[in-house]
Amino acid sequence: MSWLQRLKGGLTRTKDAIVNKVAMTVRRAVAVNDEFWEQIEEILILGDVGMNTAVAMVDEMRQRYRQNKPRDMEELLGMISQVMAGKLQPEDQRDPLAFEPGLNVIMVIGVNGSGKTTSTGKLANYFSAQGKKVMLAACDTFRAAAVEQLEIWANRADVPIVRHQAGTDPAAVMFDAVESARARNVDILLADTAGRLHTKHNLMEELKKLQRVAVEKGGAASFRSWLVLDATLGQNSLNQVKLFNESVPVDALVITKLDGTAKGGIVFAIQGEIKVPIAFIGVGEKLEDMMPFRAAEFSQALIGDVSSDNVTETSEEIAEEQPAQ
Ligand SMILES: Nc1nc2c(ncn2[C@@H]2O[C@H](COP(=O)(O)OP(=O)(O)O)[C@@H](O)[C@H]2O)c(=O)[nH]1
Ligand SMILES: [Mg+2]
Repeated sequence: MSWLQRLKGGLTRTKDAIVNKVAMTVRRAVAVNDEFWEQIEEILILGDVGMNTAVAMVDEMRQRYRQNKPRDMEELLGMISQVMAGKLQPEDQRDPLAFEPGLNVIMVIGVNGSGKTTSTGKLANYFSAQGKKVMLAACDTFRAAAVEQLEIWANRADVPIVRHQAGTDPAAVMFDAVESARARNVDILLADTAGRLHTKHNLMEELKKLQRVAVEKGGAASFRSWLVLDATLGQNSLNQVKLFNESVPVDALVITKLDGTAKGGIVFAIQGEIKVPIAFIGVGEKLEDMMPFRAAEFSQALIGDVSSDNVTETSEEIAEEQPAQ
């Protein structure tokens, strides 16, 4: 299966919750009035697109409707889809995958269970396949199982790993890893981190310390922190960007678990409200289930060509109800 097919499969529930519902509403509408636009807005909000982004999207749809005066509902649907697709484009055009010559450290951060360790492994595999020299650092020393879990991923991705005993200072792991990576001319060092310490304050201080060690003591050419967000949390995950930004600047996001959740509308909210680029998205637990986020491809998988008749289930349902159309 190609990545696009896997992405499409992974986004099925989100597509049902947002895109197919919008299509159904448009095709069933008898008039394009305030009530119609409220229905569209409600679908977007319920689909975890977020209040502000949903309102902005509907405003743009209404404006285009007034300007372009579509001839029929299919044309209107095409327009609405275009607005949705446009909202997936990042406002920030910085490429999170632009690396420096020398050692680039990516610290993978996020709350417990968001998918940090899994993503670190998948990212190692991705960059390695791109011809980069990759190394892992097991900076989640909080639990022994975390170090072992990362080691399994290192084996799967076939990249070296720097690890210490559980319970040791993660900053010491970072320091060793950066030294070892520089000695081996590693391009990308991916550091897995803990998601929970005794207090939130401890966690935030630890992340700051890891950054200091990598940059000031280790002399990494570039340092960035990528925040892993669990898509199944929907709107709730947005607060985490703010929270983690208070400790270290969040340079990019990794959105995990887009497969099997209807809350993928979160991606619209991120593009509309969070000024941090999405670097990667994950749609499964396997090594190859993670790819860079590309707006056009995501939009193709989620929205596709809804203005034609290939919104299978929806169009059938409508055809039955409105045979005369
Ligand atoms: N379905 C699915 N599960 C994922 C994805 N990414 C991570 N997981 C699962 O989420 C759980 C927590 O992942 P883990 O990497 O241990 O999270 P961490 O605590 O942040 O390190 C594991 O069961 C992973 O297999 C994804 O993209 N899709
Ligand atoms: Mg972990």
